[in-house]
Amino acid sequence: MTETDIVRTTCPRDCYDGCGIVVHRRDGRIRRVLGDPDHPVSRGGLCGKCAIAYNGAWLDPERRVLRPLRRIGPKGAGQFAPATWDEALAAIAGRLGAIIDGPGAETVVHAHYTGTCSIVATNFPNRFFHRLGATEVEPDTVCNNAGYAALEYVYGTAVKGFDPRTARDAAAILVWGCNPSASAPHAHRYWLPEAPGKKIVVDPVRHDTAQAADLHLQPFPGSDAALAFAMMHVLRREGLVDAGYLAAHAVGWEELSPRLDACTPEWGEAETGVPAADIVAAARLYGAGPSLLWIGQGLQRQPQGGNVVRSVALLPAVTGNIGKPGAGVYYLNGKGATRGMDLGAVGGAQLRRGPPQSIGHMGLAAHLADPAKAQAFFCWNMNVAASAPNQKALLAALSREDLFTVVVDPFPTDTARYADWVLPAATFLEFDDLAGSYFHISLGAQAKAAEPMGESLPNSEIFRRLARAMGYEEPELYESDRSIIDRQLALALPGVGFDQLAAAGTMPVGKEAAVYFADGRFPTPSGRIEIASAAAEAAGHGRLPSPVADARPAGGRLRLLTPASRWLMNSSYGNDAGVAGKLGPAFVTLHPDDAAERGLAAGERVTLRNETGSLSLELAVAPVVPRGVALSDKSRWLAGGANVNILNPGLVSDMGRSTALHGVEVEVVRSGVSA
Ligand SMILES: Nc1nc2c(c(=O)[nH]1)N[C@H]1C(S)=C(S)[C@@H](COP(=O)(O)OP(=O)(O)OC[C@H]3O[C@@H](n4cnc5c(=O)[nH]c(N)nc54)[C@H](O)[C@@H]3O)O[C@H]1N2
Ligand SMILES: Nc1nc2c(c(=O)[nH]1)N[C@H]1C(S)=C(S)[C@@H](COP(=O)(O)OP(=O)(O)OC[C@H]3O[C@@H](n4cnc5c(=O)[nH]c(N)nc54)[C@H](O)[C@@H]3O)O[C@H]1N2
Ligand code: SF4
Ligand SMILES: [Mo]
Repeated sequence: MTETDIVRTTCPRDCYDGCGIVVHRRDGRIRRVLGDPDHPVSRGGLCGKCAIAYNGAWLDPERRVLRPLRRIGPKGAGQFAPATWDEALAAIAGRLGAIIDGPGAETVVHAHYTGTCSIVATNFPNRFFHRLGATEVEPDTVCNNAGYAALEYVYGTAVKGFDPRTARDAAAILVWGCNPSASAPHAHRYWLPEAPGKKIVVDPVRHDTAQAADLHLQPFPGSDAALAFAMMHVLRREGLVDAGYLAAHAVGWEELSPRLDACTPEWGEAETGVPAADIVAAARLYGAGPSLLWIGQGLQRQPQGGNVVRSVALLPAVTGNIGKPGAGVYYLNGKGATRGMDLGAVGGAQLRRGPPQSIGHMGLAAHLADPAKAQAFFCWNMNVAASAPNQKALLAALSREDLFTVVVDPFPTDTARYADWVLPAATFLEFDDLAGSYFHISLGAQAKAAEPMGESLPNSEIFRRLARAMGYEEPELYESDRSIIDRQLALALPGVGFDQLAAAGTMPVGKEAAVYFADGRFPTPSGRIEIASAAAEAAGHGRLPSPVADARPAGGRLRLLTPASRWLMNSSYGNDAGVAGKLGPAFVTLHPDDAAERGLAAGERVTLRNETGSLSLELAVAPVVPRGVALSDKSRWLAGGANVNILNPGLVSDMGRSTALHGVEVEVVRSGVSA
């Protein structure tokens, strides 16, 4: 007799939504992966990309890496022979041992990020690398580190924003440099429209969330600090500054205020391209409050992204829009900061031998090219060939015969093609863990719905086995997933067991919407909001943020924005046939006037080029971008050996040695036309 049942689990992707999932099984085998109708966020639907891929590539043994693979061809050729786990672990441990005894443990480099963001699978493997003494490629430098640094100067933390449940109390919601219609599809579909307040979106791109907003401000990329200063000028002029709040809870307003004098809305229009009347309207809407400010991660991927975020983040301070219902500034809600979990303990930083060794992603290609610095490279939970900057130089470095490379992934990615060993990772459908979004203040069970496919193993088990092969003795390296899950769950939801959470799917943390910073105290050196920051000054930044906008591209170049694609999760799903059908050919969008000026028509092949590389794409023409801006989504797999990151020179932002990838400039010409 066939037996059907359902397993509730949670999507652990790098996403604002954290959807609930129901896995329908027959005789213990997965039949369908669907949205959980009872989940408060997903309400029965997954996003389009996951609905396709979780029922496509993720369940398809033809697409997965099913057993350890040993390289048998040249680097980059993707030629492998299957091996047993014992062979793989012995070979890897042997080579690592020789490197540790020779050039040194710090020449073992590891990069990891957002393949799965579940608690154990994301953090536990770090224990192994800490014990080994490896060099870590600081993950956030490829994504959001400038924003972290900036918000830490102003508020002392970047991981405690607002509780989305408080939207019911807000008269306005300001979404700045974020595209929920792609990156937070359920927030776009339900949370924003159902919130009673006015919606204001600030984004150079007129994406679906911008179109649905009450007011859309379309600044030129990299000009947002000027826009924020012009809004503060209006707030002060119209008596919307909360002097009482500033006096009690902030430092530096007196220093900042003179800087606002010249930042009239007309000046703001000249600097940003946003009509002065819209700057005034946005300031009035936001200033009336209570107001929520959502700072997107796209905003800070700019050459002066730290200054931009510091400037924008002053709006809540000067209007007192923080510490009360319906107010606050959100960038990310950390799972430790807002749910009480101790991710540091899961990552095992105490196992470190010697001072932490780390590099930023912008320096990865150069680091890996240098045999004195890099003898081995581990890439797990990440696909650097598609995601990281300096793609050409990075692939050249990965081609080094003597760079011992291990890739841990469920799929044979572009990075895996360069590996000496590929280790098969299980997917989130195949092991228990905890998962939670970085937006909603809740926690979900990631419950195992199937046995790991082939010989694949969860990240944690792979690194337990590798620790054993290395002969390591620290008990933390062998802690079971269940022990970690139980401890972290007890911190977030005291009294709730994993089985109880799994039955519910997701549980809110706290019955009511949390209000952060209600006591007006902040974890800065002064205990107040630091409009002026001595710490920033000591680190070589301005004491105050500056009302500056980036220079516009010259010589006919365009600013290239490469944000999240609706149909991909970073590079995940780039290998799914159904997703490929939705994506269509890779394309770039230009403003009609920019296309006309270059004599280009929609549908033709164009080449994007700069000093770093060139890429041929199909042209789309639409007034969704301002003049001077080209738009092409990030993270396709490397058809023809490249994606948009072939054009990305690894520009470093002003803070956090973070990426400034939305600051890349390109020429756009008809393909086949030489320079
Ligand atoms: N041009 C451009 N480049 C960008 C960006 C951009 O906006 N523009 N965005 C940047 C940002 S914000 C980020 S966060 C990075 C993200 O870059 P990555 O971290 O590289 O993100 P993914 O492409 O999702 O890669 C994750 C890999 O993990 C694998 N994976 C999934 N589940 C598991 C698992 O359980 N175990 C293991 N071992 N692997 C798993 C997936 O198959 C995938 O190959 O990209 C950056 N790159
Ligand atoms: N579908 C899907 N969802 C995802 C991801 C994905 O790849 N696909 N990736 C996940 C990850 S890793 C992350 S970090 C988040 C990122 O999600 P978001 O925080 O939304 O960030 P981005 O998609 O990089 O960019 C968002 C917006 O920033 C705008 N932007 C760029 N430069 C500027 C500027 O100078 N000023 C202003 N005001 N806006 C600017 C872009 O036009 C874009 O519309 O999404 C996550 N969710
Ligand atoms: S990626 Fe985000 S929107 Fe899609 S199913 Fe997962 S949590 Fe939901
Ligand atoms: Mo990211």
